[in-house]
Amino acid sequence: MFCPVFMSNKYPLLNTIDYPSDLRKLDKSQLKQVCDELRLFIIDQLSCNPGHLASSLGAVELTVALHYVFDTPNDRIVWDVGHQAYGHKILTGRRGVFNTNRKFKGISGFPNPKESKYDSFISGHASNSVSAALGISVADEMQHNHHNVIAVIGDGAMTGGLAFEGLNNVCVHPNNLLIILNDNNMAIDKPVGGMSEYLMDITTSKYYNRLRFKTHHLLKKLGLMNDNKKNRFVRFANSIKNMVSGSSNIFEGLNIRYFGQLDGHDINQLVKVLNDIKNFEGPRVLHIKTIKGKGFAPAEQSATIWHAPGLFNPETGELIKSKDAENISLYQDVFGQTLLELARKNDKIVGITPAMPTGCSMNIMMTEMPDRVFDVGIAEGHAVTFSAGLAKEGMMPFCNIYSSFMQRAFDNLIHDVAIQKLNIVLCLDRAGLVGADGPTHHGAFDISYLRCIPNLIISAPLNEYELRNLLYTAQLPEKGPFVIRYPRGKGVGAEWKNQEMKEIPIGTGKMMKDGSKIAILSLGHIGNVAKDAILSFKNDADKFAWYDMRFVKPLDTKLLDEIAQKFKQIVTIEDGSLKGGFGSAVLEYYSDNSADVKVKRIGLPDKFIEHGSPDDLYKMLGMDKKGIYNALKALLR
Ligand SMILES: Cc1ncc(C[n+]2csc(CCOP(=O)(O)OP(=O)(O)O)c2C)c(N)n1
Repeated sequence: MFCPVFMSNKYPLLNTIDYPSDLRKLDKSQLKQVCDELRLFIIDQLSCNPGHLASSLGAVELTVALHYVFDTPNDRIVWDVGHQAYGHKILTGRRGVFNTNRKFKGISGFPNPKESKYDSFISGHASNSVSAALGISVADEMQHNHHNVIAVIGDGAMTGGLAFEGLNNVCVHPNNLLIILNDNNMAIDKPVGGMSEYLMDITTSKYYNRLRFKTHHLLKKLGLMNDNKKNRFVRFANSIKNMVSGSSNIFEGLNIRYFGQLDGHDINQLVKVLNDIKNFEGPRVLHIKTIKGKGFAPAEQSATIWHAPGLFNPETGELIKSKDAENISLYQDVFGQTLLELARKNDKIVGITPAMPTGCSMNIMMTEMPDRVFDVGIAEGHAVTFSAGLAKEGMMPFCNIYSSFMQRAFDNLIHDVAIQKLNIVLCLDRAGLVGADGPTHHGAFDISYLRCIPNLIISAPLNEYELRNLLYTAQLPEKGPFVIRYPRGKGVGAEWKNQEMKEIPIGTGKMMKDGSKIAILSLGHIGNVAKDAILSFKNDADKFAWYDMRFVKPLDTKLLDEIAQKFKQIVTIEDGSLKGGFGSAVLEYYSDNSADVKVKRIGLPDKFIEHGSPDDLYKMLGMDKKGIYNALKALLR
């Protein structure tokens, strides 16, 4: 692979900046060049080592301005989601290792305080920055340190409930929080909802903004904006501004001073305004307008594709598709296509996605049936409760949420769905290890945290066809809440397109292969790896029986009884946490029924798994073909 970055010295000024202290030595007039080189560096690097491109390109000027104006790491920056923080990583001691970004044993693709003191807080899941930065700022004030604390949050993440909760709380405690709203009018897909329309409105109303600015300056002159810690003055000033402009500002309504909007690519203006408002006390919002993918034409034009584009040619913008297993479908596409087919036949079916229509392929149904798919914004809890409301009135919602993001909606599922036993199909994409996104994104815990909830059916397909059949089964009448978890990436090449859909009886597993000594019970896609491990035994392969259990709840207890009759040694395999997972469920059943069997469990250990390719990670954990083979071999002995 041609990696331009290793061959040329295109970044003379950037190469002199190892840390923000180096940046701060530069003259303001040099900052534009820093931005240009930083942007080029990100494009070059990501062309041969994929990552989150468009968001980081859009945040280049903001990143340079923040590290130039503020005394980082003493002043703290909290990046929301963190996928826009590549520039931050490069300017804070990680330029030399940036080519290891997201790779196994390399630096993380998201800010992580374990990696650098410049990373103030963990990032990965959206909308936590306001709350986290508020906590940091309040702690800082309580300890009389008086540092600046800055939350950088996108317009997409600002739609998340957690961000609203944080905003609501911001004016209550003494703090010095600066919230930078990095508004590119994009999430991964187009942003949705009232907040995003509102931001468009305040953005486009120049008259309104000019008037507010003028009023603000007047109030400052009159001394009414000086004592910033005294909320009543801010509130008073805000109401005057609202009166004068004839329109209210949502942030000012919450008693947070609002500045904006500003061209987020004008480095000089950014530096000036940040310097201006840096020493104001009390909470402030600075609203900047940026372009997602700024400086790389293909990314500016198609920000969704270039959110995380994979390999590409930096000169032409051509995406380089992997030729590996081209004919094999992604699980998400099996979901998307099958959902559309089901929806064509059943007009009660609706799709719900919290801001991931492209990521989960619900955009397939969205294109044909825009009125029956609801993108609800980055709002997993709301997505589940909204689905519950739909189900209560007789609709058949398919709510698709990535496994790790589903963690946000735990109570919604218990309180709003499970207790009422509503007919909802909850599709958990990206279950198991997701790879380069790492611990914030691995779908490691869903089996454990769902298994304890009464009324749930929890299933995992072995392959594409089984996913199709589970989707079909789940929408049949009166099944109650039905979870289907499946991994990121490709299936195994099982025929599924245009295949007739068949009902799978709830709570039934299936013997895939008989054997004489050891029974292997797998849940979901990882069963294919178990099968390969068995087949590598060649002559001894007939010693292993293999069962695709399909459901972790309800368990196929009839099948478990039969297995216990025949085998003394049982092995469970799952791509989820061992603590409370599928293997635990099997153990509990055998223990409760005094079965005389030994159970060895293979699954994810009780720790956060780092980032890296799924192959590297499963190998590290002994869950690849060879690892499973070795575990089985030890048992055979
Ligand atoms: C809780 C949660 N849900 C969904 C996601 C997936 N996700 C990652 S980035 C993103 C869009 C963020 O949009 P915005 O905050 O506007 O940032 P931008 O990419 O536009 O810079 C989404 C939905 C996530 N990271 N966390």
